[in-house]
Amino acid sequence: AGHGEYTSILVSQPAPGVSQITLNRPKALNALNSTLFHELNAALRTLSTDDSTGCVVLTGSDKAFAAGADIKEMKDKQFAEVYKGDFLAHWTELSGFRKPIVAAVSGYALGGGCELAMMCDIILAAPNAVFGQPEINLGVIPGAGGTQRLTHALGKSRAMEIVLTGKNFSAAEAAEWGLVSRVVSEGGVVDEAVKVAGKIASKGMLAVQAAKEGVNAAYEMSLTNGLHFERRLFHQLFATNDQKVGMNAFANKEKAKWTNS
Ligand code: CO8
Repeated sequence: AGHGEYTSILVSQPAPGVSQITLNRPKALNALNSTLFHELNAALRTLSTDDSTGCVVLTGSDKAFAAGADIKEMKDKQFAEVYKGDFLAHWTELSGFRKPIVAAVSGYALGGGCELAMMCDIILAAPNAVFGQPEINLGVIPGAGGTQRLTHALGKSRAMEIVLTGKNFSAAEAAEWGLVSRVVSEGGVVDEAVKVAGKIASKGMLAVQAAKEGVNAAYEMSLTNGLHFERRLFHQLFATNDQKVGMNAFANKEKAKWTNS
């Protein structure tokens, strides 16, 4: 659906309701340059209004999810230029995408690559996944969530150690620390992500979007405000047809046929 002109990503539909975006700059280990990010944003904008997409899988290659922002593209930039142009601010567009995104991470997810995975809603890791925020080795710091989302996920001491030393961490550590849902056996991470995404896409889209909003609110609000927000979302779903469909189907021992209305 109009995705054919991309040079740095691939877009496919591996299962009903599921769209897959594959980062595709293999020679640069999927380093995130401006072309790639503009294409990623454009693809997501198209998918956001595509009723046949209920959930998105984001992945890279076996060797690299993404080895970070493109260092060669960034190395000669000056302060005035990055400040005036709000350099890389468009990276955050993905975090405002309202359908769920499942990241399937194999190989390197470093710097901006780790941050990109953390902007997704669910992360599944291959056994060879390597996470890290090596920016300190480049004379800078993480700029797209590495000091924030990583700290939320790992706690202060672990996040500090990773951000200050620039050392990588493994798939097993990421799972133990709660950054990823789980480690999927070798070769299976994309298939598993498509399966999870397919399951999500089989639910009513309105409830799915409300659930995503609710969980994300836990990162922005106090507990009292978050619980209030959750209850209002819950109440609102009684204005949808799918609430009637889902509850009547249960009462009648039938499978719900969602109308997304
Ligand atoms: N940028 C540009 N090119 C890259 C990058 C990158 N981040 N990573 C790898 N490449 C290129 C290499 O230059 C090489 O190209 P060439 O063949 O032309 O020399 C090719 O990819 C293959 O890489 P290697 O030969 O290095 O492969 P290895 O298997 O030996 O090593 C590593 C793999 C360990 C991943 C290594 O490539 C590496 O250390 N890469 C850099 C990792 C890094 O520092 N990432 C952080 C970048 S900074 C960042 O992401 C900041 C985000 C800020 C966001 C701000 C938002 C506001």
